[in-house]
Amino acid sequence: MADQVKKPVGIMETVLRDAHQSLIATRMPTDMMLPIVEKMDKVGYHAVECWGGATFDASLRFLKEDPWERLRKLRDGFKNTKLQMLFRGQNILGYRPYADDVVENFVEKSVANGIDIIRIFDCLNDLRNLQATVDATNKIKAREGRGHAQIALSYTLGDAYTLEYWVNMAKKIEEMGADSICIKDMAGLLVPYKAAELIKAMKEATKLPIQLHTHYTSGVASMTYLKAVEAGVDVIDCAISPFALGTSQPATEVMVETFKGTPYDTGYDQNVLAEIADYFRPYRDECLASGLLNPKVMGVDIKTLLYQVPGGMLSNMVSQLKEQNAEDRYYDVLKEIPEVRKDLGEPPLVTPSSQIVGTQAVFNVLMGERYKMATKETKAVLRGEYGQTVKPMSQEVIDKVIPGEERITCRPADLIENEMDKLEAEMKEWKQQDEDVLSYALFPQVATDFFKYRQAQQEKVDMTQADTKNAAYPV
Ligand SMILES: [Mn+2]
Repeated sequence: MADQVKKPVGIMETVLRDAHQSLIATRMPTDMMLPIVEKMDKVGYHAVECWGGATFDASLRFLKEDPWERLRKLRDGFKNTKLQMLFRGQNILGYRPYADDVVENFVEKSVANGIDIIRIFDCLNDLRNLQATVDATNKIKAREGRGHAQIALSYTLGDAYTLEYWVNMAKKIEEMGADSICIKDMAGLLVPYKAAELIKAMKEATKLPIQLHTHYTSGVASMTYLKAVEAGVDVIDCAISPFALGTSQPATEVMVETFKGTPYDTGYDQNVLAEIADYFRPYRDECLASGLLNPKVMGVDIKTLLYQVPGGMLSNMVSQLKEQNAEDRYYDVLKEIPEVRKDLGEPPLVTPSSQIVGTQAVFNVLMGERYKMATKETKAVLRGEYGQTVKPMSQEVIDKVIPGEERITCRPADLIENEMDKLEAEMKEWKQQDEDVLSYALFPQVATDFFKYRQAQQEKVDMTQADTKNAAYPV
């Protein structure tokens, strides 16, 4: 191996985003992050993922923090390291499709506040839902030389998802003008030898760098990375050890050590990584003690591989059945999930398609008749409002659930009129920065509650100052 050409593998560190989203419900506050930023900046990571996904919602809703402020503080601290975020295509970081002007504005502000790399995905892998985000990023890149659009394919198994499918998608992504590709395996379904086959085929089809993202849920993730790196993958997503494994990513230090002395050597200093782990370990203990980190999520969940269903989807299903006193129907629903998925065009199972398929499967079993009742979201998928699925949807189910209704075949956002002006008009009494309009666009109620809280805090601060100066205000 010594005479092989050097090809160091990059690592994206996820502790500031996916790792704490996966293990402690995205509850790590900014104050916990800032003291370690300077050290993390010394590692030489390919990038640090620190924003997007659920961090935005959790900051406003639970931590009462301005997510934009967090981003600016992190940008301030990371002088040498690229910052990455996760972006849900046309849904941005919210739960509905937005007009293109909101998408473009969000991308502009994300980069302006410090993001370098935007990872964009769609729950149906409908690339049309990603184009507006890619175009917005490329516009900034052309203007400022900053901004990188990475398209993530939601990895899944099924009849439609052949090697040829993934290779074709890689070629299309290159044509769309993206800068890199990510294979996003949210459930840990990609097993080691399949990963080698997949990466090799995709590398032959595209010149774009390929990054692999997986979760340790099913226990195979570090082996999958090993085979993927040997097959030529450029970057792998890892988490520093106290926030690795279980439903999170493989441990950074373990992967660094694995490739030491090989052509894939990262060159990262284990002593610096050890100091970063030392910093996070007491926080992990604290999370365990408070119950925020449940030891259950740290084990191997083999059902994920067995049923090809993400772990989070199974636990949702169990709680839905419990509410209905129907836990004995667990295996009936497990059998129904792949059937519903087929009816809906065999989509990947990732937010929100995983919830839509899971909930409909529960309905179908409990009602004693398939599609006797369909959820609002199932109807929307059947109408084409989420986009195009890789396989055709069942005509029989369409006729039963939305008889005679018109279906959409265009890009869904083409039907949404620009909405920035309207959103700004709705929230202008709270606006202190342009970014507030975007927070409001994503989570109108949660953001408004946060704006009220922020104002109360600001007034309290003023009161205190006035108090000490004049002693004129009652406490
Ligand atoms: Mn993930």
